[in-house]
Amino acid sequence: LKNLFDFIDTDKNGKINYTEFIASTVTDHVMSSKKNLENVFNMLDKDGNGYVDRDEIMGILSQHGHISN
Ligand SMILES: [Ca+2]
Ligand SMILES: [Ca+2]
Repeated sequence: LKNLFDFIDTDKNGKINYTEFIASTVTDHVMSSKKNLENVFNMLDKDGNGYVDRDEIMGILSQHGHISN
């Protein structure tokens, strides 16, 4: 997971902003709709501070079963 987070966090500031999020999802072809991307980002950004931090992304990935441990 740390590798995934670091991969998305391209400026290595410990937070994933919307631009980084878009870049990662477009790369992975996870989403095709900008509207969906905004919804997903808002869902990930639980405290609404404009960044997705490590705890937030870990929580959502856990829910989607991407973390086995
Ligand atoms: Ca960042
Ligand atoms: Ca946040």
